[in-house]
Amino acid sequence: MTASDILLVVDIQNDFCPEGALAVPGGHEIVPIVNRIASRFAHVVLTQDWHPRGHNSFASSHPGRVPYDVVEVSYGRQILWPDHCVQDTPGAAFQKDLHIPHAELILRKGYHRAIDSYSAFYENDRRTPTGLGGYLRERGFARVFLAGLAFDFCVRYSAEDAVREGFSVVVIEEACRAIDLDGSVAATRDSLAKLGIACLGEAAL
Ligand code: VGL
Ligand code: ZN
Repeated sequence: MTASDILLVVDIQNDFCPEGALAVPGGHEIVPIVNRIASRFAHVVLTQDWHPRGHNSFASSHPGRVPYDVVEVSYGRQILWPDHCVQDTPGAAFQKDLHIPHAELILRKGYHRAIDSYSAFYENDRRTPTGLGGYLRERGFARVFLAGLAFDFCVRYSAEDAVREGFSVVVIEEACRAIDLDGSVAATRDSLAKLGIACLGEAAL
C-alpha cells in the first residue's frame, strides 16, 4: 500500500445487517475484517446510504408494488427496496462494532428523493455526481480499495464508477457480503472482471 491509496468502506449500516430492514446475509460478519483492514490504511472514507422518508426507491412509495419489484422511473429500471437507511434513524446508523476512528470523510448518498444512488460517485441517473471523484482527485489519491455492503449493488457500482473516474480499483471480496438477487453476484463478478478490476483477499494486501 502507498500514500496514494484509499480504502472506501461502503454502507456498513444496521439496515444492511441481519435484523435490519434490508438485511444482507452475513452482513455483520465483515465488521471485524473491515476494522482490521482499515487499520492498515492511512486513508479511509466511509459511505452511508441516507434516504429521506418516502424515497422513490422504496416499494412503499409505489402503490401496489412490493419490495424487489422492478419499475421504470425517469432514469430507467429501478429495483424497489424495503424502506431502509432513512435519515437519522437507527437503521441508518453505522453497525455498532465498526471502529474506524481515522476515517477522514463520511460520504452520504441517496438523499435526493427521486434518485437512488448505489454508487458512491454517481447517482442512479448516472449523471448526478456525489463529489467523491473530485474529492479523491484533489487529494491526490490514485488507487481505491473497496469493502462493505452490498457486494452486488453499492460496492459493484462504486467500483465500476471508480474505474471510469480514472482510479485503479481493487475489491476486497472477503470484506464484502452480497444481496444476490436474480444472479446479481455472478453478474457482478463478470462485470468487474471485464473492467479489469482485481478482486483480492485480505492476505494479498
Ligand atoms: C444498497 C440497495 C439499496 C447497498 C443500498 O448499499 O448495496 N442496496 N440501497
Ligand atoms: Zn438504499
